[in-house]
Amino acid sequence: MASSLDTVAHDILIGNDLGGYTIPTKGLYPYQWNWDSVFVALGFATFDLNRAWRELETLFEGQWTDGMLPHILFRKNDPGYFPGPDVWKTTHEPFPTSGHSQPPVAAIVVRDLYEQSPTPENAARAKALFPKLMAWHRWWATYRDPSGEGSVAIIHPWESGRDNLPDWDEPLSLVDTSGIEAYERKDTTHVDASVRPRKLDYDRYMAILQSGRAVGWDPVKVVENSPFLVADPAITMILLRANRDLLALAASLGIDEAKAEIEGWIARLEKGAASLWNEEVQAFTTKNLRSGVRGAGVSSAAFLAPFAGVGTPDQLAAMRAHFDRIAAKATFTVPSYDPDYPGFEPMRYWRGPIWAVVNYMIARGLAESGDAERSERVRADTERLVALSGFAEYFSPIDGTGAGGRSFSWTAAVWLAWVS
Ligand code: 9YW
Repeated sequence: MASSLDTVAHDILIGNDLGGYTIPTKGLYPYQWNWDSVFVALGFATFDLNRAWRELETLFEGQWTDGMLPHILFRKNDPGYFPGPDVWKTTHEPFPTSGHSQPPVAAIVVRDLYEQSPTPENAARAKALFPKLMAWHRWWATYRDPSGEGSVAIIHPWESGRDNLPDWDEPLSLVDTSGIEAYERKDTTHVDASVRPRKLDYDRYMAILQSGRAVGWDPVKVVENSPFLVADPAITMILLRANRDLLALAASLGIDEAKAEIEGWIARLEKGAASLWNEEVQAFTTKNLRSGVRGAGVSSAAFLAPFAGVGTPDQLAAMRAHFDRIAAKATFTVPSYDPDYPGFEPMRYWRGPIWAVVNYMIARGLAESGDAERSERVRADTERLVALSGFAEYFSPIDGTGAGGRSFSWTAAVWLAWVS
């Protein structure tokens, strides 16, 4: 049933479309972002499948020769965003990009688009993207799991897509900021500083960026040189899920030669995800690969286990207990961080607020694993949040207040694809 919110969501996607690629929101984020574009494609697919494919195709125009798909594509310079191409100093042609990646959700959505309409034309588009997805997944396996243990490491909090998560506090506290260049933030000219990462976080973000730039973004040296190297359960589980979808896609497209390699990645990632189980917290958490310290609280990543198809019966029971405890405490699910944890802040970005795209993945996994009730709770909460506060970037789990950017593309996209 088309509602007025459907119309608003549709118009947001059209309004943020800069011609084949979509920006997250005007002002605050004026470029093409990696996982934003993928969720945006899901939204476009509800009314224009050709445009949905186009979003993914333009995203892969940013892919590096080593397979890495960057987190931002700087197609034209916009002085309203910091740090821009002049700070990253990467060498991708024909336009610059940032120097690290973002959660690898693309294969999941390529499979969705193909299965929505498996015509010969869509098979051709999926086949053209397939080797690019393989190259990106191979890049993660080669460079971000250097020990071969299976969990996937990030070299920057921005790479996780969950910038100021409390789990990054301990690894970030080890980052030396004495050598950072002077810089001027732009984010706080667009939105209130109280809902953004703090200056101390930004100083550390800049120190890590400079460490990658100093080695010319060489994928091996970046990992060796980064003062921040943390195994992320969200990236590990998303990549695992993405590989399962890539394997299914290979089968439906008849690409048999890819099967063994993808199966190898899946086996490794299953082991890696299992290694991130935190006995003390009773959840999958981060692990600092420099200090060995594990994340101290429950983040929304813990609820991605069913989406990735991981977790023993006991671990999944613990996850449901955390869900029920948090759902009883917060008005809306699923907070990005545990409201019972001292570092929780309901309005500050990834330290508590709810993100519609994360809810989408959590609810999809819950539904697939047979937990219709919790899945529906997450969907209904997301619906109430948008009805209350519009298509905001993120929402307070306590009172539903919207925060950050407005007319936000991925919030509109998951509304169309899943909520409404
Ligand atoms: C930034 C665009 C991006 C998201 C990330 C989110 C934020 C950009 O915005 O990062 O400048 O901090 O953390 O997940 O892709 O929406």
